Amino acid sequence: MPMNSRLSNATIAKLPGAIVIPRYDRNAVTPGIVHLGVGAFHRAHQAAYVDACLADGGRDWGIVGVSLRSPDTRDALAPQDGLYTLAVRDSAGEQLEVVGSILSLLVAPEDPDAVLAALTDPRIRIVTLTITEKAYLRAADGALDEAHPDIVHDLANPGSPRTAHGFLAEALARRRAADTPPFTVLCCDNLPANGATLHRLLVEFAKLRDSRLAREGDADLGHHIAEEVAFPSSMVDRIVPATTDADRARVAGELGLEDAWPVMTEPFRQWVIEDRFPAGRPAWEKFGVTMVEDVGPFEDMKLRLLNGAHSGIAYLGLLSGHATVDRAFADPAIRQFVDALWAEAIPTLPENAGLDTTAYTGELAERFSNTALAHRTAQIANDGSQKLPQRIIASALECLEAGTELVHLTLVVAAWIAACAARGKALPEGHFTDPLDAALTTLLGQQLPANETVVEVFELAGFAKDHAERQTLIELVAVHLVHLRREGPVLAFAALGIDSR
Ligand code: CS2
Repeated sequence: MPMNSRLSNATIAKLPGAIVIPRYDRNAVTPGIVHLGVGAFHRAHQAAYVDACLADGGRDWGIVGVSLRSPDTRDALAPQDGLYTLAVRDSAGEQLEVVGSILSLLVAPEDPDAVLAALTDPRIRIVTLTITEKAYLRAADGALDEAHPDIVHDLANPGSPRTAHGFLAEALARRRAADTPPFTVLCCDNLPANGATLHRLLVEFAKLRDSRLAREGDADLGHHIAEEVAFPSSMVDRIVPATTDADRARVAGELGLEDAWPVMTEPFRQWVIEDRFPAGRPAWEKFGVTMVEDVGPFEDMKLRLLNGAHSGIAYLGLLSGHATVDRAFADPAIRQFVDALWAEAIPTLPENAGLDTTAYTGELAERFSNTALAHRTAQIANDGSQKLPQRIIASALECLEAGTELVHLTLVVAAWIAACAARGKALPEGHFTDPLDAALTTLLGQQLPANETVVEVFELAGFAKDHAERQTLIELVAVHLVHLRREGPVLAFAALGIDSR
């Protein structure tokens, strides 16, 4: 692409007037946040909120975006000075907004030193993360997966890390040695108690590191991180379908300039954050962020109602031949199923926490019906082994403990297993992926009876590990899997009294 026809600081003034552009001097902005995992979700969510703060005059909160794996985002955005278009879409149309909050981009595997330099820059006071569930490297029991090759690598080579844990630990050690106050770590992934979870994992990592490193000053990094670094939890929400070539072409047509990687999203956005930022923070509350003491109830509501329903729609949608969320949700059987799933999950949410689940699910129904997003079921289907514990298994176990009805949540687990098994058959090979794919494919290839299959899958994924209700849960999932294997979702729905013919 010729540079003068591409979005950048030099060309932004040429954009048509209907397009929202940063109304601040980007050259005057200094970095205050390092973000690990600078993918589409971050660019539609945290970066957009920070953009609003910068426009309001908060000049010292620019973002340094880090990719922990692939150079793709940097390759797309660096020639554009970090600028990109956010396309906010619904049935009323599309609003294009150019976001300017990402000042520079780094690729960790290419240059870990540059990432450590950014993380130890005293101007950086917050590190945010969206690295996806699997990058927290938890073992089946939830503890840090000490045997993971990247953890082993990072413990042996603390100065050239690969994992988020390795980068955060080394940077916090260096800051401490240099008398630079620690940054606040703000986890933005869809995990329950996400800040506390990352805190626990990082302390585990730092203690292992301490026991291997005899270096002066390093020996009590675990204690430093446990006691002196803040890890507020947060609930993040915005639906962000993967960008397609058609999206790129349409956005370029509107801009009159190329943008190598615009991001698609919905009008809705929500961010609820625990207000513990000893090193300071942007004035987020001025731009629609809710600052609270305890994010737990909001997190559970979002994970169990939005993400739980999303996973159900994804697997049952794939098994029913629906490629996108809106099409699956327009299928009356799936719609009825989702309503019943919500009815089952809602009693597991805390009472008296001010949650309005009726308004929330009403809004979700509208968001899932957004036909302009074309949010692919296969996108949501990725990494089920990492997502189902907090989206489905946790509420299912609580239903069993409370003795309330449990028949719908369990179908989502069975549908995940059936959808995994359908790859290479009714669904294309590699249609979605999972970190457990190698083991799952071998297991599912054995064609064991449903009950044995579910036992083995639970073992592999660590679902409901050591829980008293584990066996009951397995049996309930197996009943659905029998139906799915025999006649697909039609029979599974019929057994729930849902007519899908
Ligand atoms: C989705 C989420 O892909 C998925 O697993 O459920 O990415 C979902 O779109 C976001 O959490 C919405 O905030």
